[in-house]
Amino acid sequence: ELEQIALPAVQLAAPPLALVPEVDLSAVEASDAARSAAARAVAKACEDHGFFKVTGHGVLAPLLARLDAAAAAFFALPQRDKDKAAAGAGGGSPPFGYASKRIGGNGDLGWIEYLLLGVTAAGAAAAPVALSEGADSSCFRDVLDEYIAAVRRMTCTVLELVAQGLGLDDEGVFSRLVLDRDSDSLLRVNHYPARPEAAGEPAEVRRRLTGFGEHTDPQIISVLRSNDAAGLEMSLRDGTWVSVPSDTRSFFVNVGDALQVLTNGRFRSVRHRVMVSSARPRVSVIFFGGPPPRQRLAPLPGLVDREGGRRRYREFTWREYKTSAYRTKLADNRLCYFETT
Ligand code: GA4
Repeated sequence: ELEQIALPAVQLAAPPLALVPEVDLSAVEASDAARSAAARAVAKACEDHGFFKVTGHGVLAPLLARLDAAAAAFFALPQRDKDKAAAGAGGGSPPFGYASKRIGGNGDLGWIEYLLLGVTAAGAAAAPVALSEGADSSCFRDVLDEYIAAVRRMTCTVLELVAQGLGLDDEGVFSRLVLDRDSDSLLRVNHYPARPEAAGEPAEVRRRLTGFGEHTDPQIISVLRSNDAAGLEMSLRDGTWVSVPSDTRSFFVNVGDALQVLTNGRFRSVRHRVMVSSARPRVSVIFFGGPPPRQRLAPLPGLVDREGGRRRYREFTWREYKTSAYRTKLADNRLCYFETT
């Protein structure tokens, strides 16, 4: 079924490899010096690139292995079984549930199938009914819950470091939004099938397919993990693209639109995309840390003052932002509607 969509071919070759800044979290609980060094590194990476890699995160390898296996097993199910988890068919209401090819509601297509899940107050997957049926899928549900608990904890550690790195007095200013019982956080499990190969096609002319078109993430922060198939690319400040080498043992963190607003533009939500050229399928799992729908968002006063008092964004609620974002196409700039003039 995926074969039927004609996707715009982008370029033949993958862009150069990125030098991704790394932050090691292993000592942040043990020593104040390590904590402030990590806080500085996190803030610098968010400022320079909006993007970095986390090592020493404490999320145990066996959990990650179980997550990979459970995700692979889900996507290997017959199409009719996956369709039982589609929005409307037991997967909840759009955008939640299982879907293939279509991203959002405004005509974006990708070489992808995925599961999009809400995260409940308890930090578990608001999983589609269809995921809870049968012995195998209940195991998928359990591993998702365990994973969400672990990744949310780690995300909050990172957000506390962000606040500390910015020199804010209130270190919980960002993490509280994600820990709130009404936090609008999401989990996305993506499967990018291997690129099909035409018989006799020379490698040089093999075009790369768009797995997930270029976009910024609307939330505060996104935390991604993937298998060892490449494909993630980031746009640097000068607009050039770089390939992010995959690393199954680390997490990749990127700044979202909401954090760009809260920092008054000091951190930039980074444009990224996934291109498919490999013979191996790519599986990625992303936790999007979002605020409660009623949460008012505006540049933090402490950060506005440092810029001579100029506020780059007006105040709005997260509900307002999401409503506006869901009217856009993937590649659109969603923040421009909230900029002050
Ligand atoms: C991008 C980040 C997350 O994957 C997502 C996406 C959402 C969707 O797939 O339903 C959106 C996209 C994302 C941004 C603009 C809108 C909404 C598709 C789309 C065209 C779940 C999210 O929160 O925003």
